[in-house]
Amino acid sequence: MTFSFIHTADIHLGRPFSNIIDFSNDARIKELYKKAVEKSFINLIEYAQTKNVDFVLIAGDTFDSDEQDFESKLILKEGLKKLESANIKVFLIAGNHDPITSYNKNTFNFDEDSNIKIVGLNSKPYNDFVVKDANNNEIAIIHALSFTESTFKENPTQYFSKAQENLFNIGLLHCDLDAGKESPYAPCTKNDLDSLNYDYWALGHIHIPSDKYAGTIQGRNTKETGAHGIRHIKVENGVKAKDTFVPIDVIRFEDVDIDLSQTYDVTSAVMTIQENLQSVTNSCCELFFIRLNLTGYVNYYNEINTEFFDIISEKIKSDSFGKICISTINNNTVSKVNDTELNEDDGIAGQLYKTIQDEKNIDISFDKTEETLKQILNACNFSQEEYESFKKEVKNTTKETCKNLCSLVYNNESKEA
Ligand SMILES: [Mn+2]
Repeated sequence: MTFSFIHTADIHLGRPFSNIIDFSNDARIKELYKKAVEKSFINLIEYAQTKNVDFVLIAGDTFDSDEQDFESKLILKEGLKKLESANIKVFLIAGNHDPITSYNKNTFNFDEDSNIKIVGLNSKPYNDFVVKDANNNEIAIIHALSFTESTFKENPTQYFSKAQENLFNIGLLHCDLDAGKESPYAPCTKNDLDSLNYDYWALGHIHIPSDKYAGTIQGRNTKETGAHGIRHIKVENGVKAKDTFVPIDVIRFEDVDIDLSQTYDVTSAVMTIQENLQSVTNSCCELFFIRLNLTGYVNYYNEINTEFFDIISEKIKSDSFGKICISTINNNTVSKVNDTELNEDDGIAGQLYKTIQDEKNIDISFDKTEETLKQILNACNFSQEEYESFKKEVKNTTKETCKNLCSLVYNNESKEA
């Protein structure tokens, strides 16, 4: 038996974006905000049709609210209808945001023999579904559980039936995995799931994609960074052969760290930033919100200012035809101090600098110098965190990194002075 299916969850139809920049003056972005969730959902439906998957699993929180708004209901209904016509089966469970009691039976009135199953709507909230292929051969069994209320305080795995031999067993569940028994959202552990011996668990609830979670299809705030999409699983001869993450999001939030150590002036910095963002944005997403974190040792530190930020933001925006918006720039670069200044410094930075000028002191192993370095750092009132990163750098020490450390110490000294 060879087949494929999609695992998706937490679509949260009706949930607005939060904690984002106000772009009410930009008609294009305003429109994208409005349409992004619907567009990503349409991407899902089109992907399922193009790849001609056998079934789609929707693991809860399809709606954001138990008071489903008209538009969201329409989006879901239209999508399900398309899958129904394409002969693609759908198994949808309810989560804490959309308990099954919030689904209107008239709106979602799929026939008993329809290939669309909204678990618990016309039957018990727990159900097993045997899936057959086009030749009427049994290929898989889906063990599915819907939330009936906005909380589910028991361990849900107690309701799941044993794995069936000779079928590909899938658990379809909205739950808070390994979050502790107190979680009101179907708390259970990886061990609970493993003990059922299923071939695949399609989970919902956590919005960031991970081992067992598909994540939401469209990040809705700056905490939901990175690519969002669906999982496409291929089963060959009864065994999971491929598990592919397919991004389908329309707007994406990214945190990007860029080390400017290899740049020598603001112009080369802008070019490095452009190059780095190129690789981040190579996707079909229509809009990126990027939080830039600039690091590294630079000798043009004083030129990294608001004006520089404005230039970068504008340049990136126009180069990308508005596809990239820089939402924040954090300047964590360190001012590189020149040799003359270090040499003339009679503080700790100067001492450190003079020490490393002697070739034989450069490749000293970390162990031998830890105490010395600790003393230096303590004298400069470095935090534990700064000390840890300092240690890491010294471990693979070269003359260049040592000199960078001198700059770090020097800057700290002058801050104190
Ligand atoms: Mn949830």
